[in-house]
Amino acid sequence: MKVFTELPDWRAERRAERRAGIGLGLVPTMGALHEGHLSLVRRSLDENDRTLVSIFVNPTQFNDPTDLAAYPQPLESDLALLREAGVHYAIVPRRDTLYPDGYRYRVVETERSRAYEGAHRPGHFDGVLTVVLKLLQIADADRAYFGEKDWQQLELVRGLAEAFFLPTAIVGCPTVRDADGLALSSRNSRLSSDERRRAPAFHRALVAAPSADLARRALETGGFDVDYVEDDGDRRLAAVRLGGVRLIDNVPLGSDR
Ligand code: PAJ
Repeated sequence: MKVFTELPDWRAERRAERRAGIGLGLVPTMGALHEGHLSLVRRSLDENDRTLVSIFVNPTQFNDPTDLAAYPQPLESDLALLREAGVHYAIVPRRDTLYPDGYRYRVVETERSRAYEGAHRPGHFDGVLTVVLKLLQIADADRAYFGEKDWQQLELVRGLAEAFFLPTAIVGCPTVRDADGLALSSRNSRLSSDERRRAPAFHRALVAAPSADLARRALETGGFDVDYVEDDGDRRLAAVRLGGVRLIDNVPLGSDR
């Protein structure tokens, strides 16, 4: 696996491969990789000649500086996992490399980014959409892979690709869960053992409750601080806090629930 930190080096590599007709899949991540990330990686390896994984803890999408400071960054073990999976390329850019403009230029979505996660994390999706646009431009990939775990993010990235006529196809991948239903997340490692034991009740309530209101009540009774539980079309979206850790999840509504 080749690891790039400098953009011109990566671009030269990609230019040569594109000329040779070699296809590329991109998996953007913030590192602290787990099976959820690796499911995207495997899908990309299946569907493309080469796979590029980006690892960048994007500061502009963290509205809470404590959350950013606490974000795990086990770079060496991440790279080892990617190597083991058979990934061809990793790109690990520095902050000033991705933001030469100091974030003066940004992508703003004015409607759907303001609900749910956006309502609780002001500016979060501006940061996400801006860095995703940068990564898509840099990667020059045929496909880019995103998890349904971050449902609203996936929808907004699809919208971004459409709005700006981006040539990369956006591919959504199912949420990977632990056996007890808890969606895998880099933040799960911050749960105490007692919190980890209680956490699966989050997913259970979303699946079992007949309405979003009843799900909220069940969660509050279970000791969660609820940021939101909302039904939107055929999806139920939710975020809760358990101790100091914020968890998000979503489930399909209707027959396949
Ligand atoms: P991160 O949280 O590292 O997630 C990277 C990708 O992995 C996202 O597309 C996310 O939806 C997916 N993912 C995370 N947990 C998953 C799970 N349990 N099952 C399936 N997929 C999962 O999301 C981000 O980083 C950032 O916002 C990013 C898109 C990289 C922009 O900075």
